[in-house]
Amino acid sequence: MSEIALPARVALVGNPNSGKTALFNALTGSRQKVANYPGVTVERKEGVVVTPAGLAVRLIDLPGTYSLRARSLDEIITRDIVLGRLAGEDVPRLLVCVADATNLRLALRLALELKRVGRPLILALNMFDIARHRGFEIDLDRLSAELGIPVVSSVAVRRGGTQNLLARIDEVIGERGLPSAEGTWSEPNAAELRAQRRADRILDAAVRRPAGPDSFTRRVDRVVLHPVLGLVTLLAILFLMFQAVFTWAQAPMELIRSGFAGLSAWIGVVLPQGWLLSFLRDGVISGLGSVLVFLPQILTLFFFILLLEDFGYMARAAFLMDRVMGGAGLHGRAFIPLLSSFACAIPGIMATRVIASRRGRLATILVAPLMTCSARIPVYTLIIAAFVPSRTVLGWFSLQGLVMFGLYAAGIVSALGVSWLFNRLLWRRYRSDPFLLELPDYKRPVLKNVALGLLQRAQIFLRRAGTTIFSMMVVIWFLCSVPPAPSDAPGPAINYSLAARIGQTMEPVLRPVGFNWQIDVALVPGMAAREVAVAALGTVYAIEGADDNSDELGRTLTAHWSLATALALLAWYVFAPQCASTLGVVRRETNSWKWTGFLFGYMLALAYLAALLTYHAAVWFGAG
Ligand SMILES: Nc1nc2c(ncn2[C@@H]2O[C@H](COP(=O)(O)OP(=O)(O)OP(=O)(O)O)[C@@H](O)[C@H]2O)c(=O)[nH]1
Ligand SMILES: [Mg+2]
Repeated sequence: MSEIALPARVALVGNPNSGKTALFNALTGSRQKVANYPGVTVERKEGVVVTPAGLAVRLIDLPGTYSLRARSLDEIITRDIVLGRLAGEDVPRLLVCVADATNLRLALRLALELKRVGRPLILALNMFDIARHRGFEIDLDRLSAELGIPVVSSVAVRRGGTQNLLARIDEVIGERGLPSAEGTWSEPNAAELRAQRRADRILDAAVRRPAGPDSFTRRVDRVVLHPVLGLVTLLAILFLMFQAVFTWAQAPMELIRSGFAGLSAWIGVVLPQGWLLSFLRDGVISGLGSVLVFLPQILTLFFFILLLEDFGYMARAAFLMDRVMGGAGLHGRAFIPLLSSFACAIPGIMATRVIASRRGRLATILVAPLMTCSARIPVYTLIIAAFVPSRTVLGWFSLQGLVMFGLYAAGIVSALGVSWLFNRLLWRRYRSDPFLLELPDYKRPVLKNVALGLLQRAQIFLRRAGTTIFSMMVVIWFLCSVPPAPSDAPGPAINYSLAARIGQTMEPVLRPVGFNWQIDVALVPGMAAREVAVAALGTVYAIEGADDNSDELGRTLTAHWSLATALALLAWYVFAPQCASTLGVVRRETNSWKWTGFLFGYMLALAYLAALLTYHAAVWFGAG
C-alpha cells in the first residue's frame, strides 16, 4: 500500500523537438537543456508539479521518439518508461503526447500507437503560438473526437501557456482514478498498422494547413543550405565566434585580472611573510585567478552556440557536414554529439545515444574527446595571448583569433581523420544507415533560454573552480613547498620541492617535445581537469619567482619558454587524453575497459607525436 503515498507519474512523450523539455521546464520550474534541433534530451528527467486542483504529480521528461519500436538507446529509454518495464519504477499513470502543432503527421501516428498502450492519454498540441501565427486552423474538438482522447493546445515558452494542459491533467486523473497495471505493447500487426495510417485521414479532417512551408525558413535556407554559400556561411559564423572570443572578452578579463592582482597585493600587506601568505597568495589566488580570468571568454563562446541552437541553425550545420562526416565514416547523427563536445566531451559522449548502430556510436565516442572542449580554452588563450602578437592581419582579422580558430579546426580535422582511419582498420565493411534529420523551422531565440544557459555555464565553471581546481591547487602548492630548501641554497627554493622531483623524473620523456619540468608537473594534476594545468603553472611560477612577482602569468611564461615550447604545448593539448571524468564516461557508455584504454592510448600517442613534430618544426624555423 506504500504506493498511495507516492504522487502519480505522468510522462511527456513525443516526437523529437516538439517542445517536451520546454514544457517540462515550464511546469516544474527546472532548467533542463532546450534547443531547436532533434535529440537534445537523451536521458529521462523527473520533476514535481502541483496541479490547480492541488494534486502533486511527478512529471517525467523523455527523449524524443517517433515510435515505440525503439532502435537507438535514447528511444529504448522512452519505450521502457512508457511501458513501465523498468524494474523498481512506477508505471506512468498518464501519458501526455506532446506534438508540434505545425508538424502533426508523425505526431498523430505516435498518438495512435500510444493509445494502444492502454493508459490515459492526453494529446498536447504544443507550439500553438507558431501554428496560429502561420495560419494553421486546427479543430481541437474534431481532433479529439477522431482520436478518442482529450486534446489541448499549449505554448511552453509563454507564461500561462500550460494552463489548458494542467486543467486537463486534473480532469483525467480525477475522473478515471489511477490505474496501475503495467502497460501493454507489442509490435503492431498488419491491421493495427493500417489503423495507425488513419493518422493522415484524421489530419485532413481536423486541420487546415497554410498553403506553403514557413516562408522565412525557406528564404534563410536558400542561403544556408546552398552547397557553396552554405559552407561560406558556416565558416563565417565560426570565424566571427572566435574573433569575438578574443575581442569582446578583453575588458571583463582585464577587470578580473586586476581584481585578483589587487587581492594578492592586499594580502601581501596584511599578512606576515610565511607559509600562510604563500598558501593564500601563491596557491589560492594565483592558481584560481589564472583560471577564473577565462570565464568571459567561455561565456562569449557559449553565447553564440546557445543563440544558434535556439534559432535552429545547428540542424542545418549537421546537414551541411553530412557529406564530409560520411566520408570519414561518421554517421550524420554524430554531428550533434560532436558539437556538444565543444562544451565538454561528457555530454557529447552521452548524446551519442541517439546513434542506433553500435559501431557508429563507438566511432563517435572515440573521436568526441578530440573536439575542443571549453576546459581547453584557458590553456589555449593563455599561451596564445602570451606568444602570439596581438595584431590584425589582412585588414581586420585578429591574429590571435586566427590561431584559436586554427586550433579548433585542428581538433575537428583530426577527429575526421582518426574516424576515417578507424573505419578502415577496425571495421572495414561498415556502412552506416541513411541519415534522416528533420530540419526544424527557425524560431526566434528565446533570450531567457540563452541567459539561463549562460548562467548554467558560469555555474558549472565556478563550481569546478571551487571544487576540483581548488583542491588540486592545494595539492600543488603543497608539493611545491615541501620539503623547504636548505637555508644556504642557491637558486629558487622550489627546486628542492617534491614537485620539482616529480617534474624532473618526467623530464627525460618529455624533453624531446620541448617541455620543461614545470610543464611536466602541471600536466599531472591536469588529469583532474584541463584548466588545472594553467592554475598549476600559475602556482609553480609564482612560488619559483617570489621576487620577479609579475602578476600576469602570460608575461612570466614568455620569459621562461621559447616559442617552440609554447607551440608544442598547444599541439599537445589538441590531442592529450586529459581529464579522468571523460575516461570514466567512456567506460560507462561503452561498457568496456578495452575501448577506454584504447582511447587513452591513441590520444596520448597522437599528443606526443604532434608536440614532437611541432617542437622540432618550430626549432627548425628558428623559434627555439
Ligand atoms: N514558440 C514556441 N517555441 C517553443 C515552444 N515549445 C518549445 N519551443 C522551442 O522549440 C525548441 C525545441 O524545444 P525542446 O523542449 O528542446 O524540444 P524536445 O521535445 O525536448 O526535443 P528533444 O529533447 O530533442 O526530443 C526550442 O527551441 C524551444 O525553445 C512553444 O510552445 N512555442
Ligand atoms: Mg528534450
